[in-house]
Amino acid sequence: MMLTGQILLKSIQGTLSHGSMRTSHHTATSGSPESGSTGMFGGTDDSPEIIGPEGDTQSFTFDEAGEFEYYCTLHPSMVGTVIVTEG
Ligand SMILES: [Cu+2]
Repeated sequence: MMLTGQILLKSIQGTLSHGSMRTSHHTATSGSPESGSTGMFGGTDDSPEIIGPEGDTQSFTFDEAGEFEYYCTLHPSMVGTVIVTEG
């Protein structure tokens, strides 16, 4: 089985300029601001995996297809969904 990933940005509320994206730290933590982290990727609320502004990346290998919500623990208005399909 081969999996391919696609990131669908559901909503970003508020104003976030390219400049502030590049000078801020963010996380892509599985779960949602309402229910909290699931612990699947991106750390947890208490111990998030920080993505720095200097071209940092984060990787995670999914072993099942599905839709996985994620959010930024530092900016809870930043949420999105990773869609993993069998390819
Ligand atoms: Cu953020």
